[in-house]
Amino acid sequence: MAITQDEELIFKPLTPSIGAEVQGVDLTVEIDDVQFQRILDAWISWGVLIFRDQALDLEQHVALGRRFGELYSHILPDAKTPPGYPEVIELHTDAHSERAGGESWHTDVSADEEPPMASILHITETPDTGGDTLFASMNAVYDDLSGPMKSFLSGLTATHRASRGYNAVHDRNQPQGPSTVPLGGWEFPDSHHPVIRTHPVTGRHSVYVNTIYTSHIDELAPDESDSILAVLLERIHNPRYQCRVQWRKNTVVLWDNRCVQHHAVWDYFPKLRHGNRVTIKGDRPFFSPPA
Ligand SMILES: O=C(O)CCC(=O)C(=O)O
Ligand SMILES: [Fe+2]
Repeated sequence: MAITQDEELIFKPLTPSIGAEVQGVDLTVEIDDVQFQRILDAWISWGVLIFRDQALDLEQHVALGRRFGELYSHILPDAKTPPGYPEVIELHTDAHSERAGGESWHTDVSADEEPPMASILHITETPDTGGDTLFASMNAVYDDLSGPMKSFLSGLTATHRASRGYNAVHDRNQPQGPSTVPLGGWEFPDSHHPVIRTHPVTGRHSVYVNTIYTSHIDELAPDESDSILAVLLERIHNPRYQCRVQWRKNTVVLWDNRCVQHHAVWDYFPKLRHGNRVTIKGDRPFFSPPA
């Protein structure tokens, strides 16, 4: 593979707290170590990086993912993968689709004991308008909680339940929320993760509960858990914590699942949108108290 050299990287922040567009890099060839380190640092700072005009093939997409770490294969036995690429998930929505993936705030596969660290999505076909993805900084959501609330949540754990995610379909006739259909007999164990998660690189804290997978806070009574989760999940809707990516053909977005949530907007039915995602393995979420 050729090595890119002497290219000036430019980072253009989308908002003060989350998202930056990266210019001056060609992801179809192997990135040199200096550029890679700068991209890694920017990704850790901004949580979401956007790269335009990257005509990646599947081989290049997988190679890019491997720069960040070992690749993750989705636990769902019928996840759509292109032939020969078990680590790639295909995203496709068109006039025949009954659901679109990720149409609620979530972080990818948080029901796993070791949820993926990062996802890299490459969109190859997108409608002229619509099909944006929103991202939210869960560090920023945490930072704005009151001191007593931060203390209260510290050390609590929540149950993340795979069946909530994989049984939920977002019926286009029910845009207000998921309806539930049974999924073919698969059972996945629950995972218990800290409600406040410490980022292993930055040491920053983030709120680590999400609409798709989190069923309840383990240590609370059901009504208490419902109320506290409602407060936390409502905060994500505040646009001050968000950035919004408008995809074009061959846009690539890399996000940090440890401190960012995302929500794909399916406002373009019956138009077609297509892309591929590579996901990078992560470690077990942990909480360490603020110093
Ligand atoms: O389609 C999108 O923009 C994102 C869908 C999603 O949630 C994902 O790929 O993890
Ligand atoms: Fe997702």
